Amino acid sequence: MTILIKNGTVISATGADPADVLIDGETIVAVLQPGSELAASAEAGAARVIDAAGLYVIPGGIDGHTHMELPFGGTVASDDFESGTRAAAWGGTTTIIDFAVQPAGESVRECLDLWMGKAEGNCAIDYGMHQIIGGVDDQSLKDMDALVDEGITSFKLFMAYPGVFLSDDGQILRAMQQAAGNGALIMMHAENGLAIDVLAEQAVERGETAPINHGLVRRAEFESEATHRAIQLAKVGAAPLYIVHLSASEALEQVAMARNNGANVFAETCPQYLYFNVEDHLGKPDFEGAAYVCSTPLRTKHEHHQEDLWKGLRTNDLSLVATDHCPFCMKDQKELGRDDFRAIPNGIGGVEHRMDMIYQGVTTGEISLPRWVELCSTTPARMFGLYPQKGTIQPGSDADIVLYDPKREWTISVDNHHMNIDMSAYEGIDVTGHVHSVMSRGRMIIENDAYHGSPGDGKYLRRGLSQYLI
Ligand code: DUC
Ligand code: ZN
Ligand code: ZN
Repeated sequence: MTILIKNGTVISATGADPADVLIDGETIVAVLQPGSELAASAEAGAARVIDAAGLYVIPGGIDGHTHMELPFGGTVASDDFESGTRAAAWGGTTTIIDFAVQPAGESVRECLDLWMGKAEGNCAIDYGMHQIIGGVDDQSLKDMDALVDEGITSFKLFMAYPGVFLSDDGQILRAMQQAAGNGALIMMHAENGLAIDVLAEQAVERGETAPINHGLVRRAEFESEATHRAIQLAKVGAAPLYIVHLSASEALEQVAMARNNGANVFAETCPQYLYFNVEDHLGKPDFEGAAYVCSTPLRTKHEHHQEDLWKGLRTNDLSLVATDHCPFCMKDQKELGRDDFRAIPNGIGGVEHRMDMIYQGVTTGEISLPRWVELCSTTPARMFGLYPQKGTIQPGSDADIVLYDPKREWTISVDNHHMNIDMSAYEGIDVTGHVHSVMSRGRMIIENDAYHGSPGDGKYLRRGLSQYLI
């Protein structure tokens, strides 16, 4: 069955042009000049014609950093693969890449199987996996090679969370050397976790237990020091490096410097770092700040982190935007840390809001329309080995297409979101622009403000190597 999307403006990473898009089954088969003979004959033969007048036609969003069902601090992230991927679809994201978790001492293979089992048959949209390596040793290094062959081509390491996920510098170097050999991308949580724990303990001893202290002890210096160290280790290990959830100007400076020196170093930031800060959000009274506890943390507003992050998104020192979606309810989850911020599970739910929040940067003049698509879809596809199957509207690509209404105004609220969280960190934010409809491999799964898909529609994606490797 063919579908023609006509009268829309197709936005790509390189431009915005009126074009008609022809889809056959799960695949885009043609991008046609409106009014051309080819467009007219495509329309005559189409089983369905969708009028996208006034709408942007964009490749479905790719969120390269989510944590569905992540066990953390004695609880589990509140979105499972079913609810989380459905919420992603509502927000115009048609692919997620989640993280399988290997705690130290456990088998990478068994942990991956467990994660694949959680996702399989439950996802509303297509999904891939990264692998977290919490225990770098001879066996897990060998396992990395096997996983690359199976389409898991990126591995996250932690310089934070001592005793849980932290890898020491020797382990990091060994994993980087392995990645240099098998072509994988090393993703780094770059914060000096040992130093953070010292300040955190001292803060609690002084009675400073409120959520705001989470941000104050996880100092920007600790992020920039770890980012610098990771970059140096990657240079020695001769491996590409991808810094996840970058939030501090000082860390961005390290990335920019490395890139200026020709290093194959990349970084992502997340919407929360572009819109929230320590004083107004993490510092909210009556424990409300707990909603904003995530790591890396939000940064102070009196410095210029957010300005610098937007600049980084323009200059490409920040390559893309992911969410680090890791939702916890206030009740029974965030509340675990009411008397001690260290016990607040780290994470913010935002998988549904990334496309809209980054589109706000278009409306305020921070980024261009094509850059929006590049940051949210095309670069993630290239970075994580999914391009051109995903991330672009061109013949041969999967028909993952979002029709976006750039004019619709609305307000984000817990009452209208679809994530499984009992509050919204984004509550009350006025937004211009709204997802109108969402097609996943040729099937309309969001249309007329209703969800038409079902769990299991989403397929596992075996990813290739990052296309940014040199
Ligand atoms: N940061 C978070 O905020 N949550 C999960 C893990 C992480 O690194
Ligand atoms: Zn992390
Ligand atoms: Zn994460």
